[in-house]
Amino acid sequence: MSGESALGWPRALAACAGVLLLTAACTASPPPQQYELTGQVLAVYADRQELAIKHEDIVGYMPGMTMSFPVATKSLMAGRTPGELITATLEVNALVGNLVAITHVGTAPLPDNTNTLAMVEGILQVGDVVPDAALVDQQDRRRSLSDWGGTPYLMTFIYTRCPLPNFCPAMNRNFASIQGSLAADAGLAGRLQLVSVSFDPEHDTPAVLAEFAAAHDTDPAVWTWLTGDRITTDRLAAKFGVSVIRGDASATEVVHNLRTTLVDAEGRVVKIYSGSEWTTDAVLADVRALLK
Ligand SMILES: [Cu+2]
Repeated sequence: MSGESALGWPRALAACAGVLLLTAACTASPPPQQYELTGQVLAVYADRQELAIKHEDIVGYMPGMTMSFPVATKSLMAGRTPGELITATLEVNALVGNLVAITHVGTAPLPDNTNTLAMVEGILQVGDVVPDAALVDQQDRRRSLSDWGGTPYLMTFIYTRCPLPNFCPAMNRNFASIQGSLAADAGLAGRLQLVSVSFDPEHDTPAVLAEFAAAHDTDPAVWTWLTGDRITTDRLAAKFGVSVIRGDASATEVVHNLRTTLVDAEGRVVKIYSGSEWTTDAVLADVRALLK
């Protein structure tokens, strides 16, 4: 369970799931409980076998909200699409919930607070050329992704208000660490750029990003923070496989996954690091191989 922030209190559930799974494996657990769920699929995370679902109240378990649910089997993932209306059975063992049955009941337009429909048009794969996009940096300068032509770059998507330490803040820590490693290595210095794009442009203005960049010891010669109009950042995030679902209740909470992408000097995708489990050492090894 990684790279995902759920809305409201199940965030704690999401954050604790790894620990709880371990506990469940070591001690006798109470028999699983089953609940019926009705909702709309907003995003499909095939690699993690999870679905982001905006669901109605789950009687006896939780109020209606949007969150990501693990799916018990690969076959239940087959044919799942954003916009699909479903009923499902949620089986809860200790605090770990799993969807063990899913029934398609229809489709409906997606709410306009998500970019997941754009993801249906296709996500960049290794070898694909990154499309250009017009953005603005933390110094309020117009920037195009093509500005990075000729230099490899590592790009990730974040929002500054992310409340979960192991999600966006982990990306920021990793980028700061890579910035330090680049500076300390004569073979790497000046040969990789870092780019963090906000998918919360309403809040993350250039001024907000400038303050945030300073708080992360950003060297502007190496690390650029980008924002833009929401249509542009939503489409770009979707192209890079990042689904963005804004909360109804609270503007500060965004359900999203994490994808960090290494792009070569010709603008082609070299490698995609999903979630927050990747290490800066692994990325630096890939960068060294790329620069050879
Ligand atoms: Cu986040």
